[in-house]
Amino acid sequence: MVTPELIDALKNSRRVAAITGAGISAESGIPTFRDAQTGLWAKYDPMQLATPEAFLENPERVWNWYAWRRELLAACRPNKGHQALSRIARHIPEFQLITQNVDGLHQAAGSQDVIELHGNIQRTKCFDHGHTVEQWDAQQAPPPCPYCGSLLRPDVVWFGEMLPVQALQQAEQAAARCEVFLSIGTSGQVYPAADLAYQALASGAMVVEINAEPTPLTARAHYAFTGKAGDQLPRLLA
Ligand code: BJW
Repeated sequence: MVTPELIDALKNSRRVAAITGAGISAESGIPTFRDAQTGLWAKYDPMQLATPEAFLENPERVWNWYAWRRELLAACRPNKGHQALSRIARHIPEFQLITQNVDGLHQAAGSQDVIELHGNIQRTKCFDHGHTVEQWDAQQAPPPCPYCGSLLRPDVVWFGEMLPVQALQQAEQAAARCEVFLSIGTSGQVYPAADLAYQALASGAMVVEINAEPTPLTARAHYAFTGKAGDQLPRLLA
């Protein structure tokens, strides 16, 4: 249960950081990765779709999978969880939102300065040089880069790839400096993103988790709320 002490701690904090994962977008209709029945990784092999090696082996398969996910996303809207986070940010002098999601739904809900640790599925870059390309010929899967001719790929972070350096640095700083750290809808299994909550703990922050199920962080968090982000997050605004 959200206690008055927690609400006061949030209200009186100058610096709050929050990390979100696929769980916050689940109520918008976007599948998570690791749900045993409906998660993407329950149906698809990440090693065949979300690694640079998979792209080199079969670029068409990988491109088409991400094109399908962009189509799914086109029908999805931000939910009560995204909206609550955007509202919470307005009450806190320094609020840093960090997301592992590639769906852009926080920005669609009005959140600003969102750190995207794993990129954004709507952006495209070329495999060889990282040229950013905003328009491409949808007939080809994948299309060539207009600058260098190498293949275009989604601008997301695959397994074995480095996270964007500046984004990770900013996220680490926010975790180390915050007074309250919120971990929302993430299984905490993917590094280095999963480390941020422990960095916040080590720096003395109060750590609050909101998740539909227990995670490795649950036992270490000061507060752990089991439930849907769209139900639990608005309660922090009481
Ligand atoms: C709800 C809910 C509701 C449901 N309300 N909650 C240290 C130790 C071991 C391994 C490594 C390590 N350091 C690095 C690694 C390797 C690897 C890694 O972490 N592997 C582990 C899986 C073992 N990491 C990397 O490769 C990273 N790169 C890197 O570290 O570079 C340096 C390096 C290179 C080479 C070697 C070593 C170091 C890159 C990671 C990239 C992750 N990419 C993906 C795909 C992005 C593109 C795409 O969308 O296709 O990112 S994988 C996928 O997992 C996606 C997510 O952002 C990420 C995290 O998943 P998330 O968000 O937590 O989702 P789920 O499904 O796991 O959990 C959902 C949660 O929500 C659940 O808990 C539910 O209960 C909950 N939930 N409904 C609230 N309504």
